[in-house]
Amino acid sequence: MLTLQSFLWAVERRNSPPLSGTAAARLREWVAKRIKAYDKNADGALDGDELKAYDAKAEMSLIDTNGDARADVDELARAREKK
Ligand SMILES: [Ca+2]
Ligand SMILES: [Ca+2]
Repeated sequence: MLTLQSFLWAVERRNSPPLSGTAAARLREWVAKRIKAYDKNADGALDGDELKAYDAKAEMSLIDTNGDARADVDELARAREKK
């Protein structure tokens, strides 16, 4: 059954496809390690203050593609890939 939640999840996934391939996997691993170093509340993502510590020049509005006000591994890896 398609619940509203799974529908929204699917839409979100389509708008921001997960990274794939070996280079992307390595990038994700690297980003995940960095997140751990800055993730003070250990929720697996960086909020505003944590993001500033991670990268002072990072803009949450540009990185946070799903709009939950946190930068997760996928979002940070994608932002890094664009550079
Ligand atoms: Ca956090
Ligand atoms: Ca987010």
